[in-house]
Amino acid sequence: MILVIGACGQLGSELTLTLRTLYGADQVVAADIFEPKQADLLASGPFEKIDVLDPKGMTALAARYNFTQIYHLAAVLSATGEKDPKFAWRLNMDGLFHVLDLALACGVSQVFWPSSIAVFGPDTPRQQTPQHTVMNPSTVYGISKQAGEQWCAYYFKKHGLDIRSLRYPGLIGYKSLPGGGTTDYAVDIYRKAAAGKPFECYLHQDTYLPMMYMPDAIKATIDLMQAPARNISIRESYNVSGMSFSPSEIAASIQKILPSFEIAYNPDYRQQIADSWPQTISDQVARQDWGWQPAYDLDAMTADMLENLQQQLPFEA
Ligand code: VAH
Repeated sequence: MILVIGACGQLGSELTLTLRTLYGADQVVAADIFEPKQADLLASGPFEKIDVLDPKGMTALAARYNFTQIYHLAAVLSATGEKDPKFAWRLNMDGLFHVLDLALACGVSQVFWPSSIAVFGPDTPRQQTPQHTVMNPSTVYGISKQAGEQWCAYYFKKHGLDIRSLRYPGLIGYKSLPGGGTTDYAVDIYRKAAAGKPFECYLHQDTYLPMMYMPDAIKATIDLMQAPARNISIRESYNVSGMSFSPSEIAASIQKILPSFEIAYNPDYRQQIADSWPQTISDQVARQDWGWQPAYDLDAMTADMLENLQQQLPFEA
């Protein structure tokens, strides 16, 4: 049995559906503190309410299922984290500890935990950021991801727990909404464009960030988890990247299909977060170790996003 914690989130909801297709709908338990809004998530398999800050409740849930894998995706992201740093630290760290200890106690064979390019900071090389480099994150989210990476490596070395991790860039998809990230603009811009509305961007037009289309993020996650353990040389977290672009570049990509789409720029507090992150990521180690290879570039993502979002209309944009 597989447990997906944070299954109602942007990545969790899509990952749950993919895992159910791969391993069988009744083999994947979707769990979250929130009730799912996505009808297909509830309809396609078991759902459980869970609070990762309640270890007793998590132990009781694990006693009802024989989990062999846990995907722990519940976290407070970068922008929201800066509004309540102490809670972000508590949820991101205590939640991880509870999952790691549950995995050991229940004999879970594999754990997946997402890190982020947010582990890098303003003094990290911003072009082709290497796997091993200076990491002085300037957000609580980034600090928690950097600390979490070290704890994952510790549980692997000390306890032999097969925990694997990816440093995701900004993730973009049409099946779920993002929640509290600095890169969320790259989802909202498509939703506004598909609905025929103008978009006001909270980042400067030239803010270049690493991004990835959701199908590539899902593929990277599954490929990493299915790779033979002997191929995994990184137990903190792997750099992965799909593409990098700025708000003006994504707007131009949209305007190739929707020429009348309009964008305005009004940078807010998230500009400082974005400016502390890399612009491009080197993911050579992931390519060497387990064959990572993204499939989507900006224009391919734009075409697929707009086609699918226009089929979902009308929606609140
Ligand atoms: C965020 N979407 O914006 C997340 C991600 C690299 C960014 O970790 O906080």
